[in-house]
Amino acid sequence: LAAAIGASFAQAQTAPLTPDIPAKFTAPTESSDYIKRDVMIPMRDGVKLHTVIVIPKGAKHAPILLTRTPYNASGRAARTESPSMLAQLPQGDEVFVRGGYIRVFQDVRGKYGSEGEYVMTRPLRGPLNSSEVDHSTDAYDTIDWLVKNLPESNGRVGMLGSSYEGFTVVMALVNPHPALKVAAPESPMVDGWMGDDWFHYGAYRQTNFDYIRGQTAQKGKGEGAPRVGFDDYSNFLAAGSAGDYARANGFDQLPFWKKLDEHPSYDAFWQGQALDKVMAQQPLKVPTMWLQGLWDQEDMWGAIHSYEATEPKDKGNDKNYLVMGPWRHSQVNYDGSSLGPLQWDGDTALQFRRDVLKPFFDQYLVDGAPKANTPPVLIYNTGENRWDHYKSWPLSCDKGCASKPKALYLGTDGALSFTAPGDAAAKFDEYVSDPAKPVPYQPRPVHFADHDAWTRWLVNDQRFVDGRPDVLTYVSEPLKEPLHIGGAPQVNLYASTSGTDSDWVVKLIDVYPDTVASNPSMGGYELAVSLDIFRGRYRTSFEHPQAIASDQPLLYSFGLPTTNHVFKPGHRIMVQVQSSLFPLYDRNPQTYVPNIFDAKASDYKKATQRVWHTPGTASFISLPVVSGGK
Ligand code: PG9
Repeated sequence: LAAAIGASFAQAQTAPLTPDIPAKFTAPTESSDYIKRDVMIPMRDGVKLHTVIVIPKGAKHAPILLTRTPYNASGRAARTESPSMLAQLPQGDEVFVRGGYIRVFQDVRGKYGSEGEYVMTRPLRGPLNSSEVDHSTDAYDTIDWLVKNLPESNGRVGMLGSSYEGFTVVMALVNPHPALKVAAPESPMVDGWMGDDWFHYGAYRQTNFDYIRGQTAQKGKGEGAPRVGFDDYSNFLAAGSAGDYARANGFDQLPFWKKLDEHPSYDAFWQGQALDKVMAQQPLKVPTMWLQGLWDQEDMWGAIHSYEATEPKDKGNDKNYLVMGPWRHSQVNYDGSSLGPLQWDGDTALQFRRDVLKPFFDQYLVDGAPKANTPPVLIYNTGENRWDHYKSWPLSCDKGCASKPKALYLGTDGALSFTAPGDAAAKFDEYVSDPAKPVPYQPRPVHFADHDAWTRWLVNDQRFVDGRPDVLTYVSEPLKEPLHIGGAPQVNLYASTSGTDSDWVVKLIDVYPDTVASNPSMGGYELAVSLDIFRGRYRTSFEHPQAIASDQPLLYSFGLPTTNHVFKPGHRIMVQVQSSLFPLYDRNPQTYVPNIFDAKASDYKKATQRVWHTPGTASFISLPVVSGGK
């Protein structure tokens, strides 16, 4: 036998002990309809950035679509292993692939295949960045290289991307390369303190712990923080303050957490990074479509505030565009037929990408393409289930809009109406906010890793907390006429606390009629069309927090997220007020301490909270009511 085996191997060329993992494996690409190039593009400081370029075979004069990502360029350009460019690239790219575009993904410096150091949402050069590079220069150098090194291209570049990838689009608009002809920042992270990822009006978002660990504990793909139990409500309650949670989980080794911990208020660190303010100072050179979801659970602030900050400069009405779809964060790039229980009129995301985004990009990028018929403002009407086109936004505001907002007053006995309160016996409503029993932001168990639950939490039926003794509810009579609101509702809450600090959560809710014949399970649904949280210590200054004077009715004024909604006849308007949204937001100890991240167990105290409704302290929501139809 041994002789036979020996003889058979003597004829074969591959010896039995030839290592089975070759130094390099290259899949045959003859049948692919694209060519993929992996290149390292040099930046002005010598650092090389890993870039994946996907070119349709036979491309000539093709436009370039660029996304700069911290989420692995190779992975972004390889949704599936397929010889088809369409299947290989992300779902959201389909319209561009069909249009013959060259697609480019680049790892930002310091992540995945790119050289250099990673800094979370690296600030622009200036007081917060003394180096010679930032995302504006990296985008510039990349575009410069692409137009000089891709003979298949026509030398025109468009940039698009959502969230962090949207932030890098905005950065490219600062001193843009002349070949950057059009841009769409989708849910860009613009102001991490006011209302995007890290904080909302100073309340810290604890979901970030997993993100920060996943993004910064290593150069490549990372993991979230490990958990003891399934329910993050219990996990975070047991941990104590957000700072306690961070220390127990090793976050003191992660510089970005330390930066958050050292800058809990809106100081120069945050002010200097607020890109809506930066964009307001920039000449408007590149046609830009600002875009976000109306229920964007991550970056609700960036696009709308950037649009509003830059709009006054769009004198020719041809550079600044706004799109808001009925979407969760980044849903624009996936299926947009529904969100939670809400069913839209078709795939709204595809409608947008195919009928609006693609023609808009083509106009500036494709040789000889016609002018697109792009509405200055395209925003979904979430009550009447259709796209609305407008010339400007908002529709209703105190100055410069066709309609003026109307005060919707919180009244006695849970009433909500357009009539200001008189001298009633009850001057206020009260509840006890207990930091040991914070109000959950979604029904328990809360599992941050449950992606589906996270994406739909803003449209959850708010009946799950309605009736809790620490949630105040005000509700209108059923409406006789449709009521259209178009803009950002403004909270004007007169509230007092027996403590010295407090959070205030306000939700504007559409209450469906008890019977919804077309969809019985929606009967009585309480849909928050706009909600947010405000950390009371920032009542008079975001930069310099102050202890709250106990038991004094004080005015808390803040904007809620933008909405374009029609409350239909038979529906009622509801406002809920509460003092926590846990564990998404860290708990306010309700005792003033210099830094809430360092609050001790003994600082967390029950407080009696009052919402006032007397003539001198009338709490109301300034509703951006649209008068006289469209
Ligand atoms: N919302 C995510 C993010 C952006 C910027 C900083 C941190 C997180 C994202 O989806 O990319």
